[in-house]
Amino acid sequence: MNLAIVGATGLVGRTFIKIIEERNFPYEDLKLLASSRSAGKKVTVNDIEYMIEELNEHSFDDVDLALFSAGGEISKKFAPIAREHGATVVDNSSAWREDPTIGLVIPEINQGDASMNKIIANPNCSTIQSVLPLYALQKKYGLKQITYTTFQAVSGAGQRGVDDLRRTKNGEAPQYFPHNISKTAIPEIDVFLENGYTKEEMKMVNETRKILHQEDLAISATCVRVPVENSHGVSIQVTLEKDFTLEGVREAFQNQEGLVFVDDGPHHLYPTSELSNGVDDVFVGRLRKDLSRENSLLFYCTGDNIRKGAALNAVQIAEKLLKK
Ligand code: 2RA
Repeated sequence: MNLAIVGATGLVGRTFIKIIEERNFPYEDLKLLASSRSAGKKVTVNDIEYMIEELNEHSFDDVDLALFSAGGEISKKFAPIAREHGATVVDNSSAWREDPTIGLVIPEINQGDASMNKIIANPNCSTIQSVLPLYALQKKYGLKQITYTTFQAVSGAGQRGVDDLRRTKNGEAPQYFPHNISKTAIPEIDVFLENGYTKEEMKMVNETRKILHQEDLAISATCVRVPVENSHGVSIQVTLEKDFTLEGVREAFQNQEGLVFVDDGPHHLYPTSELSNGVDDVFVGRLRKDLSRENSLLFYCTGDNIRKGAALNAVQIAEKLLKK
């Protein structure tokens, strides 16, 4: 099995490499692809040194599996080329997520959708960590309505986001975010749309419905960038179809693969970005009844947006495909 990583020098690309090493992901040949800016650089993977190659139309001639994280434009152009050459593509960009012929996959939930086509889309980071606990509730109680408020780390914007936090902490002017991220939360992620929502907010709405196979689900989202280096937080209010007990919800979370339930307020134990940073599982807690609505509850979750929110989820999709 010949593997290619497209965007190998970016934040997610570097994490692909780390995760492949950690999990002993099987491959024979490995190709590391990036733009001309990075071509020629050397990177060591599993003790072997590789030279970064410039991505072009012939990059996929002998590739079986390609993990892409190089932005939507690159994916739109090169994922079909990879597929024509016989490769399966797992794509981390938003390029294919809304295409009805392409599966949008969280392996714990809908790995079956990965067999729709030879391109598989990896969901948005804040969506992945939110939908995992919601899936546990959907199975047991059914879902009626969701309100998301996100607290998204700067690494979600890639290396340029991390650099802007460091830069502004050092007293320099911001170069990427529209405000000084070291001093303020910014309720703007991705571009504004005509309906007043940002694209990030609509990603959460549309991707949640697609992954959970529930097109009628009522959802709204507010997405906020916060001065945290890595690991997103999401506050979730949800109305269920059926009546529930907090004990029953706790059990549903505890039984869900990929989740860790941590909820001991008096001892200051609950999900934090610090807790989930560098960890594969998503943390859930702050569970309580929504006192303002029937059959409704509130909880908070955190997840490493570069691992489960991006690279890890893509590698898990690939692992399950290989097993099959
Ligand atoms: C962000 N969710 O945090 C985006 C990245 N995919 O900016």
